[in-house]
Amino acid sequence: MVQKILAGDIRSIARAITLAENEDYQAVELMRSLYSHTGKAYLVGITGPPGGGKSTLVDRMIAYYRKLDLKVAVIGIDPSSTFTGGALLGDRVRMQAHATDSGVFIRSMGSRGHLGGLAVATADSAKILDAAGYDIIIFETVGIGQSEIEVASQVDTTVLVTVPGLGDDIQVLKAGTMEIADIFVVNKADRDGVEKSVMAIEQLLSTWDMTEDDFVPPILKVTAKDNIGIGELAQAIEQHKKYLHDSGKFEVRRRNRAVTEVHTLILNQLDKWAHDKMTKDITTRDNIEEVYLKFIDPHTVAREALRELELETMWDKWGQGADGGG
Ligand SMILES: Nc1nc2c(ncn2[C@@H]2O[C@H](COP(=O)(O)OP(=O)(O)OP(=O)(O)O)[C@@H](O)[C@H]2O)c(=O)[nH]1
Ligand SMILES: [Mg+2]
Repeated sequence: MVQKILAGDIRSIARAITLAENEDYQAVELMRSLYSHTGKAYLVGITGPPGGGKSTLVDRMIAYYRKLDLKVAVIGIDPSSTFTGGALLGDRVRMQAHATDSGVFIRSMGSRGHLGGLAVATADSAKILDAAGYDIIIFETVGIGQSEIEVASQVDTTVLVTVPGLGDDIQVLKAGTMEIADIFVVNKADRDGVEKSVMAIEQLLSTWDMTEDDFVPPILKVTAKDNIGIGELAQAIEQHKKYLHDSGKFEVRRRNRAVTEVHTLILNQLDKWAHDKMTKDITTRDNIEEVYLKFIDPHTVAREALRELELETMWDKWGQGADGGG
């Protein structure tokens, strides 16, 4: 399977992603074999409010990159959906034109059951696609919560897509969401109020605490529907990529990503363990009832459970301020 993935075999890639999504033990083995073959693909995040035209934009970007003979993969991420192993309808419809192009891979993912599960699944999928020779990997996420910030930490360039009408009311997108943007796109520029949106973003940028060395996010007017502004967007992504390389931030970002990934994997496993512990032991052994009745306190029950992982001694250490409380 590893050889087939490296050779770009679509069915093997799809199967591998399904394994990763399902947290199958075979995926761990696979990731181990593929890991040294990753690192060549460039990762782009496209995020923004629902219905902003992200999928339409991604569809046009695919066409643009295909003309340059680059292989493109898209992972549509909908954290509000638990739908697994398939495609969110909208993405399939918007990007249908590329369905038969073997240089294009499109896949959707919903949220996973455990802490960090979606981040693990998307990171693994990106690695599979990277090893398989895709040059550009695009993550499309709806900018409504924590998950697109998680996704932003996994990509090299984040494009934030807004639309006119949100402009004067830009706080709709929470401050935390705006700050992840390397490039701003005001899509649906065929509509009224584009300049107002651009000005609102400029205004917001002026409040950012930036130094001379920082990349100033460009604000691009795009009409994805009519294929206007796509080349400019691709150029802006290229400029940001160049900036990351020239400034040394590319390596910094990828190093940080390695840290985040390991951290997330640990949290993910611990969350699974905790869930297991709760359903198998704690809630069934009347412990919770005892906590509820105040016969025993929650800390004692948790500490007792952690004994299994020998974490309870670490807890004691943190308590003594050995590690700043974890
Ligand atoms: N007027 C106008 N409409 C557009 C433009 N780009 C996309 N749309 C329309 O906006 C609607 C939503 O487009 P999508 O591409 O599905 O938007 P999305 O952001 O991917 O939506 P979700 O994934 O559901 O959040 C569709 O009806 C598109 O045809 C544009 O440039 N101008
Ligand atoms: Mg979409």
